[in-house]
Amino acid sequence: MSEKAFVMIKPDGVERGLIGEIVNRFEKKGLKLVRAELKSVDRAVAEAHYGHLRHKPFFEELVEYITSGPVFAMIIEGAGAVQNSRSLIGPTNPAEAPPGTIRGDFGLDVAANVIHGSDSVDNAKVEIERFFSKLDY
Ligand code: RTP
Repeated sequence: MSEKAFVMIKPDGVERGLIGEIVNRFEKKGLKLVRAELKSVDRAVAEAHYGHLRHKPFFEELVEYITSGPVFAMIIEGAGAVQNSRSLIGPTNPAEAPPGTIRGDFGLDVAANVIHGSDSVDNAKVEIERFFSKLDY
């Protein structure tokens, strides 16, 4: 069944010029890019996005990182878009991510791990609404 996923290339991925390479992987997989925007994340959006991690010792560092430069926010659509996006992205820690995944191929750091993908259809909806205004999709 066709569904929507929220995927975001984080500031390190944008800074390193990986947007084209990453979008290419989603398109080759057969997923469709239906909306994309290079944008800054303000502190309020960052704190909401990472609200589930607010008690972690690295929370402040995480908010600083995600607000440190533009991100490339995307709505990806297709069959099983959420699970398929996460398979393309790979595990959170790039050191444990297999080669062939985006984090496995392009990351080294558990914090600055290049990309985010929503972990459920429900969270994708919340994240899309957080990052894109209703008129935009
Ligand atoms: P994401 O939401 O970005 O796709 O990441 P995830 O589900 O794979 O992982 P989650 O546990 O939700 O962590 C969110 C982001 O926090 C940063 N992180 N830093 N310093 C650390 O030990 C640490 N652990 C996690 C990463 O940027 C991770 O993607």
